[in-house]
Amino acid sequence: MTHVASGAAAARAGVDKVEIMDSWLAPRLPRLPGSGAELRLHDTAADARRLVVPSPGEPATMYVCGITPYDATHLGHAATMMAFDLIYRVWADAGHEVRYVQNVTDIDDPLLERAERDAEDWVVLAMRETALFREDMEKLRLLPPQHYVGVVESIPQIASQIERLLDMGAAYRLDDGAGDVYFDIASSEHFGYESGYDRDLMLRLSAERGGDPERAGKRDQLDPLLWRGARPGEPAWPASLGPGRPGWHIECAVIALELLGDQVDVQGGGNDLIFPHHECSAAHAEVLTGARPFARAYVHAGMIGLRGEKMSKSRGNLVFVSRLRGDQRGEKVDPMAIRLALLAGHYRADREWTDDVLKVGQQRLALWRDAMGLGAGPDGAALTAALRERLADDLDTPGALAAVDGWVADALAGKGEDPGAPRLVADAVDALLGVDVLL
Ligand code: 5CA
Ligand code: ZN
Repeated sequence: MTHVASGAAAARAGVDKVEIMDSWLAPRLPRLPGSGAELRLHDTAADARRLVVPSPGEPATMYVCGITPYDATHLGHAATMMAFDLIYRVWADAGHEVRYVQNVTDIDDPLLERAERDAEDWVVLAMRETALFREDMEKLRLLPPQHYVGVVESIPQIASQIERLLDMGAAYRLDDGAGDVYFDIASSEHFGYESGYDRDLMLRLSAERGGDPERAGKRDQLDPLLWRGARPGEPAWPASLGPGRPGWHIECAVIALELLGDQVDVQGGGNDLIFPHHECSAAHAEVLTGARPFARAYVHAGMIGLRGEKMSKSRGNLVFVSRLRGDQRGEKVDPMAIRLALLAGHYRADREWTDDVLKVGQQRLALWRDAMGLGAGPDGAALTAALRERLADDLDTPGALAAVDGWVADALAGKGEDPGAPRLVADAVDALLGVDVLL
């Protein structure tokens, strides 16, 4: 089944619909008494914390860079997605409607390379891993985006926006006959503002993260690819640009513009996307629309590491959510314990996954369940206020967990006689942290 959405940008581009793949089932989201605090988030572009509140009368909007589906879902993906899930929860608790879009990079070099290595059809590989990701998100109780969008289904829109960039003189063709089109970073006066990185660092990261600074014939070494002309043996789509497939950054820029408008409140992903991905997406979007900044806050989650190195598909040092929650050594890990384990660190911190981190999550979940199953406890409203206050402060989950730990310890020590408190605290923990202790 697919949903159909239309957008002003789609209409402008002469395309009347965007096909959207299925998201996943939404968990229960309890409404809490009163209303939550407005959210402050660290914005990478400003390198400062700022209030991130939607324009009056408008929904809060968020675009999050999703998986490249060839090895899903490792704990790094889960941790990053969870940070944006908390933003959604804090906004909803503050009374805002939220519009959330996430993409799937279902065509890309690493996906094709993996399919080739395993002698598998890349479409089958992408569909299988995307299905697994959805199931993991559901089990971890992440709120689903309203639009979960594949790149493959968005190619006509992406191609037509690349044509607009060519028409505007912001893009150019390389004249070596390959049919490749590049973005001219000089067409954006502000290129570099999102990361704030110096040119040497940009050049190094561009080479490491899918760019091609050494390619001959480009106007600037940092110019990113917009359209890769068809190559023998590679998938390609027909377009008036010539057959080919899109470059990475333009995909996310166009999907976001189509479904969320010219500007978004939050553009998100892990901090490995600060440059070149989010810098280039912002530059593409801003040149296409003339609206600046593309995102009011660029929000980046830290990297989850294993044995001292970033957990990554290319390194292969992965812990999969599906394996943890499945039968492992005869033991199924409760997804809520995985959730608590990941929330114990601050979302912006690069941090290690260890057996101990998981054990602490499991112990915490057991204690919370005991306390929230009691007939009475200390003041639940005070705890709800403390949770709201901690999360609104750049998603201070260590502080939020400590506040709940304090309430739990008191409740288990028989302090507090409020019979409604355990239920209220369970609802607050569910609504704000996504942890269902009653499961
Ligand atoms: N498809 C692109 C984004 S358009 C991509 O980066 N895919 S990914 O599969 O490599 O990563 C998916 C999301 O998880 C991204 O937001 C990425 O920044 C984040 N991520 C990847 N590895 C880690 C990690 N070790 N720790 C935390 N987040 C991670
Ligand atoms: Zn992206």
